[in-house]
Amino acid sequence: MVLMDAGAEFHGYSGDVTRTWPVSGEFSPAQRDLYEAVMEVQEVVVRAVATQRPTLDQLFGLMCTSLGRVLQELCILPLSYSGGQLSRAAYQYCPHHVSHYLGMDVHDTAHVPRSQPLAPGTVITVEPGIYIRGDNRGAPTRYLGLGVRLEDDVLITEEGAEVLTQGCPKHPDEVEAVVGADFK
Ligand SMILES: [Mn+2]
Repeated sequence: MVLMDAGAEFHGYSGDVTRTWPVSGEFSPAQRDLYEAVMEVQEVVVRAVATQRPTLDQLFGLMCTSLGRVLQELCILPLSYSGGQLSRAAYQYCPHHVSHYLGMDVHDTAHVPRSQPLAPGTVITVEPGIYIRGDNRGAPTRYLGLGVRLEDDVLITEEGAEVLTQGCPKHPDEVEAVVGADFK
């Protein structure tokens, strides 16, 4: 799979988008399972942004909880894990933050605390991922060596939130239609 994390500038403002796609032009079943799991976590986090005005740190906590649940569904983490143990184990599969502020710089700015509630007019990224090392001994072998991240840019509005990058293909069928075109 190819993971592309791309920054772009428009009228002085920055965007930051990540998409992951299969080199072959078609997701294998294991690739698609991981991809859909990341997409599900991203949807949970975006919904929280739109409905709860959380802080970035709270979004990170939500990502870890949500990742833990999907990793259990994929049989990557044991069903016996719960609570903090599950979140900490999930973080090992996505060892980066789920969000940062966007503005005139791609991280604009690191001086704004992640502990303050999101205010209308703020733009943030939402970028969960799952990365499974080739030497992982706990995960089913079908997932070894795979990594997926999805990153979209979200504007906080008075009413909720608007995903500014929704025009960029993301559903696995849409992605295959774009990257698989030369192979079919
Ligand atoms: Mn980013």
